[in-house]
Amino acid sequence: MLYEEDTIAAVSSGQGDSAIAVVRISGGRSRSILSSIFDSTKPKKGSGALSLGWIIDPNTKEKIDQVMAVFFSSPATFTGEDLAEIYCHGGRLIVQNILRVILESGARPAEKGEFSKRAFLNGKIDLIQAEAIVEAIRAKTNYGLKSAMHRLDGKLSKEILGISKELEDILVEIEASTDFPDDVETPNSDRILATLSRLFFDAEKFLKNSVSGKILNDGIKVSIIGKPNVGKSSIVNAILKEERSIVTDIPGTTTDTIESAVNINGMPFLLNDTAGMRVPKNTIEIEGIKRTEKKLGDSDIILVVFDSSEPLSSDDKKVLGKVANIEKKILVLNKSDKPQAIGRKDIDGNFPYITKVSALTGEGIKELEDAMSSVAKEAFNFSQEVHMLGNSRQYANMGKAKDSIGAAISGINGKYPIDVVSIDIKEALSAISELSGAIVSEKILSKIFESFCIGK
Ligand SMILES: Nc1nc2c(ncn2[C@@H]2O[C@H](COP(=O)(O)OP(=O)(O)OP(=O)(O)O)[C@@H](O)[C@H]2O)c(=O)[nH]1
Ligand SMILES: [Mg+2]
Repeated sequence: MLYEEDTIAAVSSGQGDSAIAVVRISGGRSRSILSSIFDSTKPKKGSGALSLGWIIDPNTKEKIDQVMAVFFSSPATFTGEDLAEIYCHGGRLIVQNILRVILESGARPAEKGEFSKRAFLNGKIDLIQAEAIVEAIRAKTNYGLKSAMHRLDGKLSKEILGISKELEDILVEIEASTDFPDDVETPNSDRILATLSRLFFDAEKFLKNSVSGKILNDGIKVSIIGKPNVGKSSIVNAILKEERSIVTDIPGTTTDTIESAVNINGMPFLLNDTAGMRVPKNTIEIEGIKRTEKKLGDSDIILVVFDSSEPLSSDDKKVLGKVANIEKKILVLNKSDKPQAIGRKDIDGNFPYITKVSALTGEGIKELEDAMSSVAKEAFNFSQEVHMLGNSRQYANMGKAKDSIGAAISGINGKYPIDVVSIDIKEALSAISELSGAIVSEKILSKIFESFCIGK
């Protein structure tokens, strides 16, 4: 235990007034601090037993709040140390006063993420799980939350441990044979090669699946394009269920790209309403259309919108030309409430999804949203089973491991001496160890836990 001397305390619940707040104390003096400020007529004995009582200021003997309090004995606690929790009323002054008497009784204020850091340092959770706590709290979509819960549950850690164990086994075999060449057989390079190839494939799979991890944070970029007045802004507003973009019957209403984040079927999307594409009538439109074309290249999915109450125009055909080579696109025939002039068969182009909608009445918007999530699922492997990496740090370490395993494979294929190959394997192992936090520098640790909040 690294912090035996220090006992820390912080408010672990959110800021602002609330019905209940939680104040947490961790460290060797937790028990004595709690008993010096907590007065219970019927104290419950034993680790984890909740008691009702009052927090009393030891100096003034004044009652601060009526609370429930619990003491957990180390090591079976979140931090691995003695831990106390006080469930008080969530008023700002109450919480401040309770924290004050705890600090006056000998605790110091916890640093950001210090409870989780202690849990990590005491071997209660690994780095992946510590980061998953933050990722779960910050998750904005159900997919993001599920993915964080997989990591908190230790599923990713288990797989990472499996990889590092196999790398270690190979290293032990190589080192034994180089240290004791007379007694130990030379390692079977075919078998090592087979193992490394499998690990390389695993690492690659993690990296591929984790594209979704990045998408979960940034959102799937969807651009809505079409000629002016077909109802692009109206469709965006219908999906957002708010009047985000200005809608008028004047063609060329939207002159800039407008971004809005929205959650559809548990997945995060970033919608880009764009300026209608046509031969520009002024400098504002020239710039607007330039921006639309730029978005076209930078989007994950394109909604190509037409006004189905009018015959196809030359501007519509130009739009079709622009998206001819784009694969992930959805054809949207808008204004289905009006008499129809065109249908699906009038539009050329390889559209995997076609939807008929009316932004005015809302008809077909749900189908459009389902089509968007279907395309996203196919494109980004939003699978529930894969254990995705959670952040760019984990991603970078897995990338390093993959590269080093690849270098070791080339080394074996190129008939390099096995002790030279082992350098690459060691590097792969150190990248994997850093990923889980099995071996990690104090500098990296501080950086990670600084991104947490106080009280976590
Ligand atoms: N009847 C009917 N009218 C619609 C529908 N969707 C949009 N409109 C009307 O079409 C006109 C243009 O709508 P916008 O949403 O501004 O079209 P836009 O494609 O964003 O146009 P620009 O920003 O100029 O490129 C407005 O008068 C809307 O009320 C629809 O589904 N049915
Ligand atoms: Mg518009």
